Amino acid sequence: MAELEGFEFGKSDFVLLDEVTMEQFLENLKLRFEKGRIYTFIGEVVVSVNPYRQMDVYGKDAIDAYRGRELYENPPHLYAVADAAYKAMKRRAKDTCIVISGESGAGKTEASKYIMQYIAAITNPSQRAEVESVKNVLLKSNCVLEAFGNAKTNRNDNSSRFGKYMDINFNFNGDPTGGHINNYLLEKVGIIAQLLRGGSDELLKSLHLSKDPTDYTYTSPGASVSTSSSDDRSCHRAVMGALKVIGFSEEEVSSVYKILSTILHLGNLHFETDGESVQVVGGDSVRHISELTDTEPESVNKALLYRTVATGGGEVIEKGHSEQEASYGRDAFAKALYERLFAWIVGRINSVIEVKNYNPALHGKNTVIGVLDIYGFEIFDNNSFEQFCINYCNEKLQQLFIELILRQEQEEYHREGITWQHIDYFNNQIIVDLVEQPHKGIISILDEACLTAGKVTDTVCLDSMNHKLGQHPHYTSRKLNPTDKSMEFHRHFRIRHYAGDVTYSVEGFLDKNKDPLFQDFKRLMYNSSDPVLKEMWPDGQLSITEVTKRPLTAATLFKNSIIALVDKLACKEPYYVRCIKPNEVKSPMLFDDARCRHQVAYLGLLENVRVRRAGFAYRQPYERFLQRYKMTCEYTWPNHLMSSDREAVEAIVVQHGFEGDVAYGHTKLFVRTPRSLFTLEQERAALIPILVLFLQKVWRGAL
Ligand code: AOV
Ligand code: MG
Repeated sequence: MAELEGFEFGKSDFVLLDEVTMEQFLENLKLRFEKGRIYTFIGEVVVSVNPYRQMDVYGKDAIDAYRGRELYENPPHLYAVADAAYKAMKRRAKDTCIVISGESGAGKTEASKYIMQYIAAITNPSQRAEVESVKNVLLKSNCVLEAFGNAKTNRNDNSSRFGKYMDINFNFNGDPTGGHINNYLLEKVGIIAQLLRGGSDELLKSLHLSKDPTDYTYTSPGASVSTSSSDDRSCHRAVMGALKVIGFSEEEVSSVYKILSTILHLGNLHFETDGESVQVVGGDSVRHISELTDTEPESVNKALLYRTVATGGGEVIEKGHSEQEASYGRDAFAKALYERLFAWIVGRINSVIEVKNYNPALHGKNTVIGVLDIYGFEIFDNNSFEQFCINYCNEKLQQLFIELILRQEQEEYHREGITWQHIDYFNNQIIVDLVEQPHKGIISILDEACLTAGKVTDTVCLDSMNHKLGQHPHYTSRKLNPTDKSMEFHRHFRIRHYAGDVTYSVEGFLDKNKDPLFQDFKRLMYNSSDPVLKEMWPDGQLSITEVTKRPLTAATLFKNSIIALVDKLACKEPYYVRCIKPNEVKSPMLFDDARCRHQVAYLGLLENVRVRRAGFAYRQPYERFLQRYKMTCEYTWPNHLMSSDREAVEAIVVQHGFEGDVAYGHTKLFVRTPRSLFTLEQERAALIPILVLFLQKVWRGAL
């Protein structure tokens, strides 16, 4: 709310809306976007609209303006939130976190980078070398993760295919000492052609690759041949440089490239059958794969065509794949290679930035700022397993959000000696339970279906869900709807999420949930002479008779990682950035009402404003309030003669007649409705030009 410019750029805090309606919210968001104001507060939350153009608001001037200031003293900005999180951590030795959410292309990753840059810029003023080197690795890690984890999609040219949570550790001085990265659900399809394309001819030759991504089945669908190769080259150089800074050895980098190439060659393999046996077709691919992975060609061939199984009697036999099983196995192998490569890279970065030799007795309390860049709610025309996982994650985060915001409010009221009032809100625990409850929830039912021997199909699994969950208020079996005659609906179910209804297609749910990777591939990799590759596949040393325990399913692994994430966040003081994508065409001009309306709903922003306004929407320390509004009251301008700032603030409140709208805390004034502040802001805005004129005359000696 602290924009000096008044309201011609819209309201800089949604809490100041006259009424909390979708219409008013959108109108304000649109006005601000069109005026180039991409950030707006909801109290301490920043709502950001992707500008799709370079904004001149991130430079050194801006950093200086926000450094160490209070949230409302400057226009809304990512820096305001970053600074608030940093200040809370430093002043009160609190662990804090910044949660950045929004849909694909909304600007989450860009926001997280600006936040990291801000934190890097305001820390280590004495330029101590070891701190600088930690900062450097933290910043460089972004580049590497993006190179390996991002892909061009139809929604975002540089889309992160994983959620990322990064802890930055600080010492007692507030300087970064290290960090840790966790990643969530890497979508295993995007394979980075660009990295390889940017390589030198020599490198590509050694990997048996061509420069044209359309030569490779795995890269051709999303490949953009038009990208200029100078871009690729400089991207390639940047990544190589970053890998070096982080401390990857030349051998390691070489192994990484070999693994990426292996994946591309795998994609070009096909299988054919003469009715009796299945053969690998694909020119030299098998030979290249064996060379790149440092394994024997016969072993590669065998792993592609056979699987080892233990019979009931404990006998171990080799069973030939069908054509379909072989293709299936190949794709699962390629995905697993990529997934393990990514996990290994993250692990390596973590080992470098891990805080070492930190002795709290010597260095004081170690505190943390966590930065979470994670996919928002997704609703597509066709929603599958991935959307189910992502939306479940958002339910969990929404829950945490409500819980933490309410708790934070409650604590603040308590600190300030103000009576807590009950706030009504929708508690989405019921939806979280629907998904994750042991034995009864959707994930349990899915897992059960995956563990059942024999042919349980997606549809059978859906029947089981319908049967067990049909009565749940947030679950609808599409089949039960008597007006739906179409066969289509026999493969769908619908969840009433907090953000809206989503219909999921169960097709492929079971396959995606199972770990479909044959042990034979794991063993092949474990037996590689490439030490890096071997390190990534420790489970390959188990023989088939030892592999009795079923691996956890994808949904359960994801659930466990999200529960761990929520636990990590729950003990921190949260700050939020909510990102909105203004249109589908990456235009800096277009504000697509319908698309924005959806996102405001899915992000739960109206709910957020309501919670914020339900109690006291605004609070400011007496001194700050006075500084800002003293010009609007004859008793306080230019200075007050009262015994305390609090009394002076009372004088302002009384003069404007909103005594009934405020409460006086120990150090802060609490204001219930934004209207009171609105009046003050308007008056102040009207007075400023007069004051400026007055002061100019004083300076020029005219008065
Ligand atoms: P995302 O992280 O939210 O999507 P990004 O942060 O990658 O989205 O942003 C997408 C693109 O929007 C960027 O590549 C920029 O071109 C542009 N952009 C975003 N924020 C800004 C900004 N503040 N200033 C200028 N341009 C911006 V995904 O990773 O797809 O969920 O999975
Ligand atoms: Mg991203």
